[in-house]
Amino acid sequence: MKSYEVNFDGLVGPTHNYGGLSYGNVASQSNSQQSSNPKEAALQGLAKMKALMEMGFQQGVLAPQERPDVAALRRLGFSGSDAQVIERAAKDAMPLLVASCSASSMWVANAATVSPSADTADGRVHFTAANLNCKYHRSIEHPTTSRVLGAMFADQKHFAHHTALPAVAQFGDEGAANHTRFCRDYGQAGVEFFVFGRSAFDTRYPAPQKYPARQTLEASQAVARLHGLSDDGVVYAQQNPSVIDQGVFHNDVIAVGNGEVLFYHEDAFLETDKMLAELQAKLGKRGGNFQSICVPRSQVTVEDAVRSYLFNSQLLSRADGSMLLIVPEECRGNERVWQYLQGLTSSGGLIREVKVFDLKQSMQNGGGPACLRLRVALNQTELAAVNPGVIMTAPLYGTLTQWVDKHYRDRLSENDLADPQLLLECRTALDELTQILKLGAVYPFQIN
Ligand code: SUG
Repeated sequence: MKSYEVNFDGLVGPTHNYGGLSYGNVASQSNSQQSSNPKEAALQGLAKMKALMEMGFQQGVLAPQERPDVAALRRLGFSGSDAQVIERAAKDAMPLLVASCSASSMWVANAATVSPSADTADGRVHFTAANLNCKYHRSIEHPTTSRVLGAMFADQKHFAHHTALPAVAQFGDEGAANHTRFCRDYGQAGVEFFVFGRSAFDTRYPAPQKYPARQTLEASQAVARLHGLSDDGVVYAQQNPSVIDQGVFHNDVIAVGNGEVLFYHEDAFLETDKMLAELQAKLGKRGGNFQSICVPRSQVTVEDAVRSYLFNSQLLSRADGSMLLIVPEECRGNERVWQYLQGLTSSGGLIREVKVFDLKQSMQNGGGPACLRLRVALNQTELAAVNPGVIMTAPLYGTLTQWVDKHYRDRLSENDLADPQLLLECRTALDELTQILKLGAVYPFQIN
C-alpha cells in the first residue's frame, strides 16, 4: 500500500505578535516589542502550503488557538467579564496578557510527537501532545492542541492520542522539533531519533550553562514507551549543550532528517560518531541505508545556522528519489549559507534543489519552514480516515485566504492586545474557521 508524509502546517492566528517571550530563542528576544503584521504572517504561511500542494506533496492545515486565552488569565486570578479580565491583566500584569495572546501554536512542530503505525506496537498512529513546559505562553497550548488533533484524527481504529506528559521541568517535552524518523519508505518500520538537551535525573549528562535545555531524555523515553516503540527502532542522542547556549533551542534549528538522510551541523550533537553508527545499524536492520550530510563549521558557523535557519528547512523526497530543501529567505541573505547551498545542490548528491520562501513574520519569532509543519506519515487507508476538512486543496486555499483577508489586522502592537475588540474579532474568526475546516467545537469559548 502506498504511504505518504503529510505535512500539516500551522495556520498563523490573528494575534501574531512579537512578545519577546522565549529566552534562549535569539529571534524572539531581539524582535521583542516590534509591531507585527498578522495578516501577512498568515498569508506567508498559506503561500507555503499552496506551493507544496502544487508541487504534488500531501499538505494539511492545523488550526490556530483561541487568544487572548481568557481562561488562562482567570486561572491566574483575574476575574469579571472577559473584557474586564483583559483590562485588569493589561493594567496589573502586562507580561501575562502578552503571554496569553501569543499565537505560538503556529509552530506545530512543537504541537506533538507523532509515530507512524509501522513503528508502533498496536499498529496505530500515535500522537503525544507536547507539554511545552519550558515557557508559560507555550505551556497553555496542549489542551486545545489535543482537541484539534482529536478532531483531525478522530478514528480510534487508526489513531491513538496521549495527553501531554506531567507538566514539570523533568518531563519538558517540545514535540516533533526534537524528533526525526528515518525509514526506507514511509510505510515501512523505521528508526525514531529522539534528541534531548539534558537529563532530569542522571547527572552524567552535561547541561547548557546559559540558556535552558527544553527537552529532557526522560520525556523522550516516556513518549517512546507511550507509543509502543521497540528498542530496535529508537535512537536517543544528546544535543551539544554549547549550541543550546548559542541559541539552538530545538534540535530542528541545527539538523533535519527525511527518509534515510540526516542533514546536520558538525557541532549539533555530543558523541556524533557513536550516534551515527547506531542509526546506521538500526536502520540497516530495517532494510534502510542510512546516510548523513554533515555541514562543517568551517563553511557554516553555528551563528550562521541560527541566523539563517538553514537547518530549519523541510527536506522532502521527490518522485525520482532525489530530495528538495525548502529554506527561508534568510538563507539567501547569508553569503556563506547561500554559497554552501549552491555547492550542495550542484555536487550531484541527494539534495538537488533548494526552494526559498518568505516567512519573515514567523522567522522574526524564531519559526522557520520546519517549525511551521507537523509531519505525519500515513498509509492510504489512514489518510482516507483523516478529517477531509483539513486537507489542503485549491478551493480550501482560496477560502482560507479570503477568511484571513476578512478577519485579520495588518498591524498589531502591544497596546492593541488590551483591546477587548480583539478578543471578539478572534472568536468570530475562529468560529467561522471551525466550520470551514469541519472541526466541530474545539475552542474554550465554544465548549464552556
Ligand atoms: O517556542 N517562539 C517559538 C518558536 C518555536 C520554533 N519551533 C521550532 N523550532 N520547532 C518558541 O520559542 C516566540 C514568541 C514571542 O516572543 O512572541 C516563540 O514562542
